[in-house]
Amino acid sequence: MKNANPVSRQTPGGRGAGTGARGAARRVIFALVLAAALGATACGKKPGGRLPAVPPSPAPAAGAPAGAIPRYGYEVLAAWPHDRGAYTQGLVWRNGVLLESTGMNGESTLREVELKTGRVVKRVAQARQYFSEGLAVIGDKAFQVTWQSRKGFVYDADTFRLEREFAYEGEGWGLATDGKLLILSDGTSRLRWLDPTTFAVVRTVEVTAAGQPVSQLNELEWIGGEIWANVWHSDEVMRIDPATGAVRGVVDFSGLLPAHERRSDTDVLNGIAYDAAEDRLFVTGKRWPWVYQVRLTVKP
Ligand SMILES: [Ca+2]
Repeated sequence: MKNANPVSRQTPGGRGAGTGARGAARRVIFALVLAAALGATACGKKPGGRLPAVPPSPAPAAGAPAGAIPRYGYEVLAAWPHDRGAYTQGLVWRNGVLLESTGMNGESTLREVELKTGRVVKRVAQARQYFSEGLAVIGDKAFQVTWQSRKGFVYDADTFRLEREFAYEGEGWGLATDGKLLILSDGTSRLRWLDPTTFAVVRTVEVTAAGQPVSQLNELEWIGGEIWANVWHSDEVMRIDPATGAVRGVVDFSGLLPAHERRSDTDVLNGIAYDAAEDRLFVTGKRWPWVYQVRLTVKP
């Protein structure tokens, strides 16, 4: 799709409210309807009958075969401009803006991006020897890792002032947080939880689908108590149980960036961000012209 307009948010009180006694009665009825709608939210429905962007995973069956892992498609709700020069490696929603990490030596940055325009509001570049990768934010600190330099950076998420550097073993690919610890992918099937102060490895989990390791785990996002990971060189995003590493669902984003939007330097899907407050899911790719706001659909 081209430059789609953002989806207008329905305000439940927008219609039907009147004045006087009849209006008051309507308001009572409206309140009852609203309460019923809110009750439905607990069952996974949004007010107005709209499905949530991210439907919860069903409980996994023990020893379920690969074919039993639920698969999801997607529906595009909006497409927002994205810098085609950005080799996206990390994407985070924070306080009404996107924070983005871009890679490639000499092009590596941390940036703040205005969603509606794609305008880069703020940026800081990393030195040429660094190929930046995943990005996560805890509180007012932005954590950024690099591919093979075994070095990470901690920035003030508001000012982008570099506060400190840290070291870790192996490669750095994706980064996310459960709110307390950092979660790091490194291109294997392994995810490591790091203490955000000492950067010690707190725990390690192997990601498996029906018992088989899933490697090439790349950009990460913490969504509704799950870890989402896009698999490098694929259009698939794994929904991972953080306790066991088991894949509880697979989202198939194939076709998200149409062929006619691709150029010779357009690269793979990479970049997942979630606005938990508004239940908005954003997906983009390396040197893609759009950040897509999507909603999952359940595949039969
Ligand atoms: Ca992310």
